[in-house]
Amino acid sequence: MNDNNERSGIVTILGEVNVGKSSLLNVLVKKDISIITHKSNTTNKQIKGIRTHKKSQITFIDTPGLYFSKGKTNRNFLTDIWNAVAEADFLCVVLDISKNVSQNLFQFFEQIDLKNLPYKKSILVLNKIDLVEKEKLLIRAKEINDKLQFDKTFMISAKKKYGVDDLFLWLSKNITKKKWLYPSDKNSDQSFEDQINEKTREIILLRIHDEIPYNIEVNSDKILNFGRSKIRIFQSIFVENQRHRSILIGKKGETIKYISMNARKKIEMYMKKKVDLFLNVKIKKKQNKK
Ligand SMILES: Nc1nc2c(ncn2[C@@H]2O[C@H](COP(=O)(O)OP(=O)(O)OP(=O)(O)O)[C@@H](O)[C@H]2O)c(=O)[nH]1
Ligand SMILES: [Mg+2]
Repeated sequence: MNDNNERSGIVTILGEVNVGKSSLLNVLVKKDISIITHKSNTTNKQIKGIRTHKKSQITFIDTPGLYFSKGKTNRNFLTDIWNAVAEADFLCVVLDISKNVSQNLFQFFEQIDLKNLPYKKSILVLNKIDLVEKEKLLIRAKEINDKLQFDKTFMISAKKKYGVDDLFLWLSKNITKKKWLYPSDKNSDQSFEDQINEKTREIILLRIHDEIPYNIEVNSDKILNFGRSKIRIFQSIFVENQRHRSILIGKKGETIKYISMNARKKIEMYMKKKVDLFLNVKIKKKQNKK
């Protein structure tokens, strides 16, 4: 029977903030599932992307970036990160090779103890090679490989899509005979609401700079369909306090107007239909806090 030939595996994408984990996920699954910005801590929960090719199905888990200087933020994310590590058949550790590697990261991986994880392979992915000269790239790669032991190293540019096919091919060959976790046409674990909430969060992150901590939450309260070509969406944006609320609304509502207009455009592009978007900025209740 067909089922007997199915192969599958879970690949957890791990690394410091801003190294390009979400960019990599999107290229791997060929769809914009995880939001990307130039800012740290864009991803704030684990997000799964799935790609099925012939008999192989790989589930990729994008994780919040590791962040070493502000303990509090990191602690909120760590449970999600550890859960994703525990689930993985392969750990895909992404580094930004255009920067020096932080010593904290070495310590973190010593804690994970890559060599002794049962049934798991670890892959080092050196990203952003488009920003470094080849010579420097090789020196840094050697420095990292001397300290940490990986089963395989790939040098890629998620942005330019260099090297990502090789990584996917290697993973497809190395996953084992196992039943698929998802139907072949599914490429994300995110619901439709999750996806449109993330589009709005992306615009907020791009607009508000560092004044507001990145744990704002967006929720879709009501979605009304008007035939096939139009949809009306009511979303709440939750912030920590009144000061943050005022920043998000802006003078004479300018900031929220900007966010609303751009989020609407983003959602329209994603849905390929006309969207009316209504945003309401609310203060989180204490019990809503993570
Ligand atoms: N030049 C270059 N830039 C890249 C590459 N990959 C990602 N970037 C950029 O790096 C920034 C961060 O990318 P993300 O994919 O959001 O990084 P991340 O690791 O998911 O970040 P967090 O979710 O905050 O941990 C964005 O501005 C990307 O466009 C690459 O290969 N080359
Ligand atoms: Mg990310």
